[in-house]
Amino acid sequence: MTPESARPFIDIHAPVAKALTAGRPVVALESTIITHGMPYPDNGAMAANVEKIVADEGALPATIAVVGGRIKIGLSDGERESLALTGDAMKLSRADLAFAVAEGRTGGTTVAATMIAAHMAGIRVFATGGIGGVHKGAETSFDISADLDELARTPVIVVSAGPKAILDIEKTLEVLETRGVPVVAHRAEIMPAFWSRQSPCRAPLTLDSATKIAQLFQTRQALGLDGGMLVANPVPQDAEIPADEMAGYIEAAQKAARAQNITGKAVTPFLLSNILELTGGRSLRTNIALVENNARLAAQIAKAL
Ligand code: PSU
Ligand code: MN
Repeated sequence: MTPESARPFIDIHAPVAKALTAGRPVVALESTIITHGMPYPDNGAMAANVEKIVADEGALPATIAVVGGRIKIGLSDGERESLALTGDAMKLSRADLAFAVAEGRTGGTTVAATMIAAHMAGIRVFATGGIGGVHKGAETSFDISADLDELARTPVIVVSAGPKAILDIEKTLEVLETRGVPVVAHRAEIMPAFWSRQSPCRAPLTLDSATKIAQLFQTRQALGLDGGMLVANPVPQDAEIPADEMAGYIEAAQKAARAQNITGKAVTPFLLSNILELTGGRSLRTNIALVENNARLAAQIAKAL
């Protein structure tokens, strides 16, 4: 539960506040994808377009970020564009959210931090590209994203295109199962892998409509089961890069990361930008297409709730 004492640190953008009070559907959007996931100006254009897609579906978009120490639930067009231009924004997860607030810093919120802030504001649905998870080689690096723990504890539906394919998808699914997180593939029997429609793993659960996904969430809550839910929505066919083709790029990017001693928070942004270069920009176009696809489904789920 969000304590009353959190209120003074949160700014809810007026249209979002109005929609929440009226009980109209709202979709949260993350901002690490803006500050660390894509280069300028594609990041700003993507963020604006994703908001438009949510609005066109009949829901209200709320991009979440920390700006000058304020937790922002919904940004104005100007605020969103200036975040896209901020070169030194922090990457904020559960571990550093309070630091950014206490120190008056600006940062993009990861899936974990966006879930926390969305829940504080009473938003139940959130669209992203791909979640963080168990990194390849985690048995020695211990690199497991805080996104997984957050899914286990915070009651928000996260709509993704699956774990990013740079991760160990099998281990990521194992951790989610251990932590009691339902993983539901949308209209697919096979777990999607971000840029690709198929990973080597079967999807733990499958549902074929936004309404059924909303019902599952409501049933979980009615049963008193805590925590969130992960929806894995395969990238549209015409935008996908097949898994066997991605495998080569991912391996090359991982090799570069090892050679340059990239660790911790820097790993995911490094791999994403390296893969963007290796694919000559194609991975970025796929990334944008899958986020848009997820925003559409998230808006439909928010309406069904
Ligand atoms: N999806 C994207 N691009 C991104 C991310 C997701 O398409 O940049 C971000 C998300 O914010 C996710 C984070 O929470 O990467 C995971 O980082 P880490 O592996 O360090 O936990
Ligand atoms: Mn990590």
